[in-house]
Order: sequence, then structure tokens, then C-alpha cells
Amino acid sequence: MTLTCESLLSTHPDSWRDATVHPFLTQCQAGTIQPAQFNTWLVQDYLFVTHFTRFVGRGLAAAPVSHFEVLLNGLMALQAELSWFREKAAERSLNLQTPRQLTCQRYCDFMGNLVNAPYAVQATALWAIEYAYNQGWQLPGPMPAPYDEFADRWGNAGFTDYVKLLANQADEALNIASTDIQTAAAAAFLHVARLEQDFWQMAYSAEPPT
Ligand code: HMH
Repeated sequence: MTLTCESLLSTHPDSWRDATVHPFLTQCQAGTIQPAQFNTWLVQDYLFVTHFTRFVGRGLAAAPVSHFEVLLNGLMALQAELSWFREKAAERSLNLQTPRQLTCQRYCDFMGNLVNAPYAVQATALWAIEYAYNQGWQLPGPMPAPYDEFADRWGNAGFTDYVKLLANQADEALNIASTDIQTAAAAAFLHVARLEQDFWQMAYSAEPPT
């Protein structure tokens, strides 16, 4: 039996729920998230995305030519996203020259360590990382301003289509992968789920400056 993105979700519903349902997100939806929590997320996620962009770039180096278009479009979108993050940070007078918190660093290290993993493992991780935000930001339901803009960035129809293309590409790679590689891809999926949960918790635990 071949592993697919869909089978990973149905085999590990609890891990995936914990990756995508968090009080951070429900409190954005309720409008009760505190500035220290939201701003910590914003800065740390910007730093995360700089490393995520490098991860996608390295993934391109391992990908079959037929997967270039989706990945290159993804990289273009990430350039726009990094500029958008810088705008959002400037609006809030946030300093992006901030050290990464340990949780963010661990997530970045995980992505860095996938450089030598088989492409099927990288493609599965890439899909999981994007799908986590695609679902996480949509599941609480429509968000009030200013959080609607954030929810829409990862919940919009174009991004949802992009995530489906990433799933197709991961499925294609998994379909021709050995059992060992499929096992490694499943482990990477579970690792992403855990790191996502930890990332929300990191931001949620942020204390207001004294
Ligand atoms: C932590 N996971 C985290 N940040 C993001 N921006 C994404 C995923 C993108 O999908």
C-alpha cells in the first residue's frame, strides 16, 4: 500500500488536530488574542518563513523537472509574503532583527536537516507545512480585523489550490518511493505536526513586556 497525503491525515487525526487547532487561533477569531502574543507570532513567523524559503529552494534542487512550476510559483509567492511580513511588522513597529526563539529554531533546524532526505520526504514535509496553515487559519471561521488579513493569506482559494498541487506532487513522489522512504515521510509528517503545535504554543505563551 502506498502512502499518500490523505492517508497520513486519516491515520493521524489527533496529531493533525493538535497542529491546526489552538487557542492562539481561536482567540484571534474571538478578537481576544493579546498584542504580545500576536506580535511574537508575527516576528517569529517572519523569521521562520526566511528559513522556509531556503527549504523550498533546496527542495527545488531535489525535485523532478515536472515539479518545477509549482515550486517556482511557491518561491515567488514567498518573496511577496516576506515583503508583506515586513510591512505588517512596520505597521506595528516590530523589530524583525530579533533572535529566534528555541521553538522557532528547532523548526528551522528540522527543515535544514531535510536537505539530504529523499525528495519524497521533502515534498511530504513541504505539503504538511503549508497545509497546516491553510487549515489552521480557516478552521476557527471568519476572523475580525486585523486578523482577517492573516487568515486570508493562508486561507484564500489560490493558496488552497497551491496546497492541493503540493499534495499531488508529494503523492506522486511517494508512489514511486521505497517502503523505507515512505516510513521516513510519515515520520516527517508527524514531526511537522508536533512543530506546528509547539509554534502556536510558543506565541501563545508570550508575556507582555514589563
Ligand atoms: C510555523 N508553519 C509556520 N509558519 C508558516 N508561515 C507556515 C507554516 C506556512 O504555511
